Amino acid sequence: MGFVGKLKKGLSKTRGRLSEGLGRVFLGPKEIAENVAEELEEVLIEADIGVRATNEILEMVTERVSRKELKDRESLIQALKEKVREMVVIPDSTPLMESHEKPLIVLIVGVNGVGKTTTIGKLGKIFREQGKTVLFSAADTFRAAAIDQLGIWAERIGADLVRHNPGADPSAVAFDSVQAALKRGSDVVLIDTAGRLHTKDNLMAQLEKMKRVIAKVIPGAPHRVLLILDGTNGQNALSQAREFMKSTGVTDLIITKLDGTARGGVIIPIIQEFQVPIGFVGVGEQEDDLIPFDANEFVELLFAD
Ligand SMILES: Nc1nc2c(ncn2[C@@H]2O[C@H](COP(=O)(O)OP(=O)(O)O)[C@@H](O)[C@H]2O)c(=O)[nH]1
Ligand SMILES: [Mg+2]
Repeated sequence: MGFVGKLKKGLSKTRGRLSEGLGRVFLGPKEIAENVAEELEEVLIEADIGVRATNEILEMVTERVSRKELKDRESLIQALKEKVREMVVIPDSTPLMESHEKPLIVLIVGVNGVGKTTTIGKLGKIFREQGKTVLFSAADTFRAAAIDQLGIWAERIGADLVRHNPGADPSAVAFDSVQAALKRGSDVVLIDTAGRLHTKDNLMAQLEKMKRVIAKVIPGAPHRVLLILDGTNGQNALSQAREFMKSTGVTDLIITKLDGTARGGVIIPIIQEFQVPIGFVGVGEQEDDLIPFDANEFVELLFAD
């Protein structure tokens, strides 16, 4: 299955919820009612589009209905697509795969269980397929299992692994990893991190320290900070993102587990609020289930019949 097919499948629950809701709005008369915005509100909120983005969409709908520009289902869907496209397309961002630093140092952050380690495995595979050498850095030293999990991915996709013992200082692991990459001439370093500490502030402080230590080896690194968000968390993904955005200098977002959720609409407020591009979305647990995110395709598939 190609990327579009996979994205379509991944979005099927989200699309289902949205189109069921839109179906309700259009149950009655063929023509759009004056109060269509009211009915739409519930549908958009249910699809996890969030209050702010929903209000923006409703404003547009109300205005265009009053100007008699939206007469039927077709024209309304068209207008929704246009508006959402405007909200999710971010100009001028360099895709992760096209960044040319060598070694490219990438820090992966996010709370526990969102799919960081799995996404590193999948991303590593994509870089390998481009003929690049990849080094995984097991800087989530919180649990031995986390280190082993990354080790299994490293073997599977043919990446190097730098690891310390469980409980080691994550910054020391990151430091060693970047130095090893320089020595070996690796193309890409993907650094796994813990998503849980005693407090949120501790976690953020630890990530900041890692960044400082990495920059001592390579000024300007890490070049990218990927925040992983779990799509099934809906609006909670937004509040998680706010925390990480405050202190870690996130450059790219990855939304995982779109396959298991009807809450994929959350992509809209996430991009709208943070103006950070979504590089990839996760649509399953297998190694090929990470696909590049294309905002235009997303909009088409979200509203497809
Ligand atoms: N269905 C689905 N499951 C995923 C996806 N990404 C990760 N997972 C699963 O989510 C769980 C947690 O993933 P993990 O990488 O260990 O999360 P971490 O704690 O952030 O490192 C694992 O069972 C993964 O297989 C995805 O895109 N779709
Ligand atoms: Mg992990």
